[in-house]
Amino acid sequence: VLEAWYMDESTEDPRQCHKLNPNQPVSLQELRDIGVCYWKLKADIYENDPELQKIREENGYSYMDIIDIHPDKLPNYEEKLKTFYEEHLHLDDEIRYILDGRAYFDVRDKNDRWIRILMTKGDMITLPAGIYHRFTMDETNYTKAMRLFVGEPVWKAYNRPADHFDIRQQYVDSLKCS
Ligand code: KMT
Ligand code: NI
Repeated sequence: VLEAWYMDESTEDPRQCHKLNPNQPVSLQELRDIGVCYWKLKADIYENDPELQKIREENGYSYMDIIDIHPDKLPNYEEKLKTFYEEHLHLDDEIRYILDGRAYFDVRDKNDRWIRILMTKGDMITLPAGIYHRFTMDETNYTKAMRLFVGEPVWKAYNRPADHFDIRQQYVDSLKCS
């Protein structure tokens, strides 16, 4: 099962785990409350996995590609990681499935505190449109991830502040009744 926790305030190397002392874990239910969905899948059979097919069909995730994030494999590695780690939102859901390696997704909770989600092989999550978040590698510096999307992908990220977007206001409103 997925591991998540509240982050410390340190601005040192984002690849470290940044747990509080003592650790303050975050449950799947707490993640659900802020609109983050989670599945555990069998990454070894991703090319022919009926469970993955079912999720894609039910949610309309028609598009998919696979991104290898590693200093030797991704052009402009350092530069790209820097932009991934800038706090941002998208106008659509961000859907990621970790096929190999590890990485962190950080999301803001209702009180604007950072929650860090450790994603390892077989973990799939969706971050809702309008949530502020960021992405980083961990100290192993390797992730292979499937990116899914409803229809033609739009990767455009809007760095914070991006509160003027309707989707941001809809997201904030959706938090009020949960
Ligand atoms: C994003 O928008 O945060 C990303 O695409 C993160 C990298 S994909 C594994
Ligand atoms: Ni993003």
